[in-house]
Amino acid sequence: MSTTFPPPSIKESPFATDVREGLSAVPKSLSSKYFYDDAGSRIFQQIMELPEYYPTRAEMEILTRQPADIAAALPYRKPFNIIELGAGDGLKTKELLKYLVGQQADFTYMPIDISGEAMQQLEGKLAETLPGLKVKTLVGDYFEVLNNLDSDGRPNLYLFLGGNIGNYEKDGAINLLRMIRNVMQADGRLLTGFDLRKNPRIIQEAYDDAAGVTRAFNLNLLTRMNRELGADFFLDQFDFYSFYNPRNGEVRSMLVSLSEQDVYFKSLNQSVHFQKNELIHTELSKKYTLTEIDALAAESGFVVERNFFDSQHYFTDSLWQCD
Ligand code: AVJ
Repeated sequence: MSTTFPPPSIKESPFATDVREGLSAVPKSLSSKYFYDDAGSRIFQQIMELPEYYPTRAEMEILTRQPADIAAALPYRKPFNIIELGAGDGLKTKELLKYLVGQQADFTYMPIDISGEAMQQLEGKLAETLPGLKVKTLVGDYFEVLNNLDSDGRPNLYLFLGGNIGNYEKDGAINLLRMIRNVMQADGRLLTGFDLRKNPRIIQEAYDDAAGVTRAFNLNLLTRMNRELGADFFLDQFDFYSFYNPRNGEVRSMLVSLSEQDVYFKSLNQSVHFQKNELIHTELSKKYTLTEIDALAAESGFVVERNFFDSQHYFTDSLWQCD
C-alpha cells in the first residue's frame, strides 16, 4: 500500500463549501440546517421546553388528541407505509404511531434522517416503547432516499412535521413538495406541519426568548465554525437579532457583527471581512395563513384534504392528496 503526501485532492465538506459561499455572498448568510450539530440539537431540545416556544406543544396537542381523526381521514384499509422526513427524536410522531398500533393497523413506519445515529436511537426507543411496531429506518438525504425507495406496492403516508417547511424560502418549499409529489401514487397522502399566523407578539417572543436560549442556538453556529473549520470567531463580537414581520409572516434571525473585524478560517485558508453592524442571515421561520397553505399545495400539485388544528389554532397538520 502506498501513501501520497499531500493527498491529490482533499474533498471539502459540504459545510465548508456552504460556509465559504454563504460568507462571501452579499448579504452574508448561513443555512439554518447547520444549527443541528450535537450541541445545537441539545440547545434545540431546550428551546422546545421554553414557555415562549409554543409550536412543539401545539403540534403535540394535535397528535395526542386527534390521532383517531387523522387515522379516519386516511383511505387505507390494506397495508400501508408511514414515511417520515426528518424524524429527529420522533417524540410527537410516537403519539400517532401508538394510536395506530393500538388499532392493529397494518403498517410499516419508515423514518428518514441524515443522521444514522439519530435513526439508531429512535429505532431502539421505539422497540422499547412500541414493541408491536414495524420499523424500517432509512439514512440519507431525502431526495436520494425517496427516489430509491421500495414501498412494496403499498400506499404511502408521508409525514413532514414540526413546521420544518417554515425554514424554506418559497421556491425551496415548492421544490421539496414537488419532489414528494413526484414519488407519490394517487393513493398517497402527505401530512405537513405549518406554524400559523397569530398575535405578532407571541411569535416575536418565541424567537427571542427571555432566557437567551435562541440566542445561544444562533451563536453556536460560530462555535461550530471555530471547531470544524478552524475559524477564530470571538463570540462576544457578535450579537443575535430576530424579528417577526406580521405583514408577510416571516421571522428572520441573524447575527450582527459588533465591530469591523476579520475572521480567519484555517481549513479554508481564507479570511472573511465583517463591517461593523454587518449581518449574517441564519434562519427564516415562515408563518402561514390557510390561504397561503392552499396556494402552496396547488403550486406543488396537491389539494388540501383537511387541516387538523390545536385548540388555539396556533398550528396545523395539513393533510394533502394529489390534485
Ligand atoms: C425546528 C424549524 C421548526 O423554525 O421554529 C426554533 C427551529 N429556530 N427556534 C422553528 C427554531 C428558532 C424551528 N424548526
